Amino acid sequence: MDRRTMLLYAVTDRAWVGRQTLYQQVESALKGGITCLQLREKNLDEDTFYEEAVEIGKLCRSYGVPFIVNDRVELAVRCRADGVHIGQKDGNPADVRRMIGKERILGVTAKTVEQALAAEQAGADYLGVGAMFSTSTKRDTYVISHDEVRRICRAVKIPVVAIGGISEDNILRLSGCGVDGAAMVSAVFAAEDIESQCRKLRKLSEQMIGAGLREA
Ligand code: TZP
Ligand code: MG
Repeated sequence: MDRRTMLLYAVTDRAWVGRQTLYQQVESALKGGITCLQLREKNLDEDTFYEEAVEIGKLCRSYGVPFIVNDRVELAVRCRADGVHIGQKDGNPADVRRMIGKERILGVTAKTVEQALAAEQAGADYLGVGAMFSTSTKRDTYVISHDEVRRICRAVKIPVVAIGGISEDNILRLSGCGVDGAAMVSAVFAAEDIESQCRKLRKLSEQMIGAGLREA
């Protein structure tokens, strides 16, 4: 897949829904230049998640931005998402690949070179790697060293997106790690003005990968 899809990867979190609905927040992020959107819902029932996924999926499509569903493989297929993202505990990537078919994007979380190589081998299209910095958005994760991230990026051919605790204040510290972009939850969705925040993050991410853009 195109590495540039990883550039500014927004992951939703309805904890930040306030003045705007999640749909409106995602639209602001799309206007601000995100390059990928992951719908991450940890507590929604199947039907509500499905209806939301159909609507937000259509919205992303109208902006030409890939729409990825977190965790729920069958739902991702049913709502015709562009892809699905799974963690190490969400099933075997090879099985998930069989379920979603060749065309859909498969993203897998990896924290070690071993996990990264196994995911690539099993048919992952990209890797989410982190946490890069400490984060309160996801409790069951931990910070990995930037050296391990560098080793992962060197070991695999597929695109790598960094995740976890990334913000406008530290994104440039990822320069030289070899990642293709940054995935963010709170830095995007907790912002007062999501559109202008994304515009700023997009420029910073371009700057961050600028030094070390890997070949396609
Ligand atoms: N996976 C690893 S860290 C994380 C996820 C979903 C949360 C990232 O959230 P934030 O707010 O960008 O630190
Ligand atoms: Mg998961």
